[in-house]
Amino acid sequence: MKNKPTFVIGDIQGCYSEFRRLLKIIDPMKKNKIFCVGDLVNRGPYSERVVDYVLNNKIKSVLGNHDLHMMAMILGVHKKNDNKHTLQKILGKNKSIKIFEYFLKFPFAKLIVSNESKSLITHAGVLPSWSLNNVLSANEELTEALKSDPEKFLSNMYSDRRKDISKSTNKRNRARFLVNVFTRMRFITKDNKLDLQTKVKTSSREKYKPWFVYEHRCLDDVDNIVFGHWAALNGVTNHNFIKGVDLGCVWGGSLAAINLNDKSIITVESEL
Ligand SMILES: [Mn+2]
Repeated sequence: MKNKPTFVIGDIQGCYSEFRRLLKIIDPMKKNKIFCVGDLVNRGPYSERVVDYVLNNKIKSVLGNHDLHMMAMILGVHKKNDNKHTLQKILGKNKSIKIFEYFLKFPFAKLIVSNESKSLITHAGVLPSWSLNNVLSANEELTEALKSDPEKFLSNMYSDRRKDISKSTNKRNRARFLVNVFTRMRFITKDNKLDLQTKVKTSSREKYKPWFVYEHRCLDDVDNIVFGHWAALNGVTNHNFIKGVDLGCVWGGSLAAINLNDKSIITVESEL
């Protein structure tokens, strides 16, 4: 007998009614497993409703750049000038600390085994040179640092550190680079240097290619990698085992979920 499927949902970004419509399709009896690819909040209209639902139903996610930004704003340690944020209703609430504590438990990378197939979930992606063990130890390094001193971690993370880390890189710059890989990466060079500016489908800089076009060591150990973050791709990676699930709901596209058992994609159209 087949196990109950796990569905991984793309970037919700405060699109509450699309989120609930999608859940009704993929999990009408509330029996399937649901996991999110991060960026649950911001830019969209109903971040606080998404967060309420996520907390009440104990839905889990990996961390995205907007989730981290919300956490930094709750603590008041954010440095990024964000005059387009739509987090007012979350920030003004007494329960914002409860929200913060819930998000603090989210990892940067998560291995999910569904129906004997292994999927690795991250918000933006992983470095091609990383084995699964490298991914999991980078995740552990970050989550431990975040939990042990959230204020320090979240105020340090605002940085465009693009250059790969080495043994001599200090802890602070290591964390900055690793956060950028897991939550912001789109284009990289073969030497793992990040282009953190380009958000469209192709980079004008020749040496930079989408992170998923390189050969990925961790695909020796997992069957699939699932990521969000990059709405301009509209889910198209042309890769059999690396799947993008951000279909740009908050930009008028759609909200997607991937069934990890059979890799089918279910979408609902944006109401924006
Ligand atoms: Mn993102």
